[in-house]
Amino acid sequence: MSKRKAPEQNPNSDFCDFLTELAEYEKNVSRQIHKHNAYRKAASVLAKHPTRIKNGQEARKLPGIGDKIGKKIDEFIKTGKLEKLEKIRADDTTKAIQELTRVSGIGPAVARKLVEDGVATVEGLKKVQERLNHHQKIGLKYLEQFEKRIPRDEMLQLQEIILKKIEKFNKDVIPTVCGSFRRGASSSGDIDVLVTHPSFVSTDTDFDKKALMRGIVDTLTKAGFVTDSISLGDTKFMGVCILPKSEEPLHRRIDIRLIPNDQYFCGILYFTGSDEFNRRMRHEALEKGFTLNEYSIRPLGSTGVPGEPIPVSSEEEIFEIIGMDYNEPSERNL
Ligand code: DCP
Ligand code: MG
Ligand code: MN
Repeated sequence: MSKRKAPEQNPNSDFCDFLTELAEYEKNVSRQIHKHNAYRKAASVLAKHPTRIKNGQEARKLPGIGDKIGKKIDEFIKTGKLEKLEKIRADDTTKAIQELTRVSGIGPAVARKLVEDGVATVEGLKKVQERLNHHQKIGLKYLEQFEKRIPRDEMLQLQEIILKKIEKFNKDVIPTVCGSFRRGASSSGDIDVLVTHPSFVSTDTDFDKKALMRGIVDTLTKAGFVTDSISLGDTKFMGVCILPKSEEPLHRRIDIRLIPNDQYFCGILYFTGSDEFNRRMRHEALEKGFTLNEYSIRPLGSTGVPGEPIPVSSEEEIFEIIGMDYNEPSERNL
C-alpha cells in the first residue's frame, strides 16, 4: 500500500505484512469487513511506529491494537509464523477466490460463485469469457497492468494531460485529481478525478450532466488518452487511460466523477481519503453532532434526524465545523 514506508524505514514491516495479508483474507474470503478494517488499521498504525515493537504487550498500547492482534504479534515473534495464516494460505477455495478477485470487476461474491462452478484460476476465466460482463472482460484484459502501481512522476504527466484537455474542451470545468495522489503518495493504484462546473448545483435538474460527461470523455478519447470505457453514466465515468505517445504505455484505471458545485468540497474531501482518515473524520463529526458524507455535512437534530446541508466553500471550513484542526491532504494518510 502506498502509505507504507519501505521496509528499510519501517522496523515493523513483517508485522505489517502479515496484518495486511489477514486484512485481505477478511475482505475477500471471509467477508468480515470489520475484521478487515481492524487489521488494516493495526497495520497502518504499526507502519508509522518509529521503533521495533518488542512484544504484544507493547503493541497493545498503540491505538487500534487489542488483545487478539497483540497475541498474534507474540506468536509471530516466537514462532516466525502464524497458525491462522498458514491455514488460510493452504486452503484451495481461499487461494482461488484471492486469485479471481485480482480481476477488476470481480468481487468476493462473484469469485466465490465462479469457484463453486469450478473456475479457480485466471487461466480458467479466459475460457469462460462469455460469463463475464464488460467490466470484468476489461479487468481480465489488463490484469497485469492494472496491478502495477503508477509512479508519482507518471501521475504528474497524466494529470497534466487531464487538466489541459479538459480546459481546452470547456474552460469553466474545474478538475481535481484526488485519491492517494492528492495525499502526495509516491505511487497510486489508479487515477481519481473530480470535476465540477460553476453552473451545476445539486438542486438544478436542467443542467445537462450527460453532455458534459460525454464531452469530457470524448475529448480525452480523441486525444488518445482514454483507451477503454468500462461504464459511462451521467455523473460517473469508469475507464482506462494511457500516457499517449509513450513507447510501451501501461494501461491505467481512471475514474471521473462530476460533482455539483455546492457538494464539491465534501466530494474532494471524501475522494482524497484515505478511507481510514474518512472513517475517523466521519466518526469525529458524529461526536460533534454532524453527519458527514461525500455529498454534504449536515447537523443532527436532537432526534438524530439530519438537517439541511451546511454551505461550505473550502475543505478547511468542514474541519472548522467539526472543530478539528485542518489536515493538509499529505496529513490524511492515517
Ligand atoms: N474511499 C472511501 N471508502 C472506500 C473507498 C474509497 O472513503 N471504501 C475514498 C477514499 C479514497 C478515495 O475514495 O482515498 C479513492 O479511492 P481509491 O480506492 O482509489 O483509494 P486511494 O486513491 O486512496 O488509493 P490508491 O492509490 O490505491 O488508488
Ligand atoms: Mg486512487
Ligand atoms: Mn479510485
